[in-house]
Amino acid sequence: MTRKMWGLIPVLNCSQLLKLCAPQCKPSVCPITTPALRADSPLRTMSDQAFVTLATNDSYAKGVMVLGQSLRNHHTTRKLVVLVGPHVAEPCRDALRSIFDEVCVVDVMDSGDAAHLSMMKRPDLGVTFTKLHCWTLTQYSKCVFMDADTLVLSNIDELFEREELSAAPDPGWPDCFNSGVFVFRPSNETHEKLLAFCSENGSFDGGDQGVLNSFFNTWATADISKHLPFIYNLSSIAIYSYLPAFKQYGHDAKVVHFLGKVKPWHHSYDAQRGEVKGHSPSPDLCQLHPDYLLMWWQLYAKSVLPLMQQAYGDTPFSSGFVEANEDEEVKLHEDAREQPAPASAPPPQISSEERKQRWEAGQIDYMGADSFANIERKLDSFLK
Ligand SMILES: *[C@@H]1O[C@H](CO)[C@@H](O)[C@H](O)[C@H]1NC(C)=O
Ligand SMILES: *[C@@H]1O[C@H](CO)[C@@H](O)[C@H](O)[C@H]1NC(C)=O
Ligand SMILES: *[C@@H]1O[C@H](CO)[C@@H](O)[C@H](O)[C@H]1NC(C)=O
Ligand SMILES: CC(=O)N[C@H]1CO[C@H](CO)[C@@H](O)[C@@H]1O
Ligand SMILES: [Mn+2]
Repeated sequence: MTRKMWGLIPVLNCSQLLKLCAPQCKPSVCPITTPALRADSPLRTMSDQAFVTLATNDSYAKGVMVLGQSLRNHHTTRKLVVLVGPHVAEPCRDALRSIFDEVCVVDVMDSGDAAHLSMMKRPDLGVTFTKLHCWTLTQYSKCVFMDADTLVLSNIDELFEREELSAAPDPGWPDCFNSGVFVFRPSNETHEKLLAFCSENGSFDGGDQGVLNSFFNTWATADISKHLPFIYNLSSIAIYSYLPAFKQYGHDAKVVHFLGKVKPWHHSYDAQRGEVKGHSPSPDLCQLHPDYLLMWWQLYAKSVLPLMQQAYGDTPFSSGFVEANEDEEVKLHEDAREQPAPASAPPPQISSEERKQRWEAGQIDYMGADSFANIERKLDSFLK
């Protein structure tokens, strides 16, 4: 993971960056252009297009609520649909219903159809089969799938101008797309083909990204308009989300994708002080950019928590808020973890090679050489 990050960070100048990509990938750095409407696709009414997301359990449901609310706050004109797994609690579903137009419960185990049969063959791919279910939303002509760990920073309805299967390059392997955000056309036929493909061939990475990249295997070469451009708002997020120190790139950033194991909802929040607290005992804490993490929690506190409180009533639930008395303890832990050894002396100048090694070891100098301001300068020079 950190190795992948390093793969991108030092190459944020044009020539080096392009070397990373296959030749076909090069045009993707061009600014997005609006494709001409085809004669056979009259401008559709907005109600037959939807943003679709997936909550497999109550923790991911929190992410989905924040995502849905962020889409609402930026005035999307499309429908909002969430697929929920059978384990999502009823009060959570209620809270989801107040944000989403449709809450579809997907229980692949109970379905008794092709999906169930596929799942019997590949029990390891359970969540993937649930995600693939989005292709059955045939009441919509086109959809944009977004992971529960994404957050929208501005209106992204223009994504509906793209065709299936459009997605941003994965920063770790630019000939693969990242399946956190993609444009697709619901179709029972495609769904069945995907299920058959998945149960026969499995997934090279154990998840949906592997399956989708194998199935839509011409993405890297066939049609450049299906590449959400590398430096386009969306995929710039892909860069930043691999960059622990990432921060909003000017006004261009549109979607934050909190990649990695530690998700925003794994942290906790001190509402009094407006501070995000560590939760995980691992140093993964540093993987999410503090500004966006704070933004996530602010949105959660303002718009999602009240819905949860209403839905749960007197039943206790995990809000993620820090109790006042836990406070000092958490703070102490953090201090011990985040300030190893002689952190007080000003850091000496280090060589680029040494910096690279530190980066790979997860020691990122957020305030110094690896600060966002420095990275932004590199991006700026790249964009000129
Ligand atoms: C919730 O679902 C996600 C994604 O499917 C999974 O990775 C995670 O382990 C689950 N969490 C719990 C607490 O079950
Ligand atoms: C797709 O399958 C679902 C469930 O089997 C069905 O309700 C729906 O009408 C089908 N859609 C189309 C366009 O055939
Ligand atoms: C499995 O993968 C191979 C090679 O990509 C492909 O030709 C075949 O159609 C796939 N199987 C199914 C059932 O789709
Ligand atoms: C590179 C690129 O496509 N940037 C776009 C990001 O979003 C802003 C706001 O919608 C556009 O004005 C930019 O053109
Ligand atoms: Mn994700």
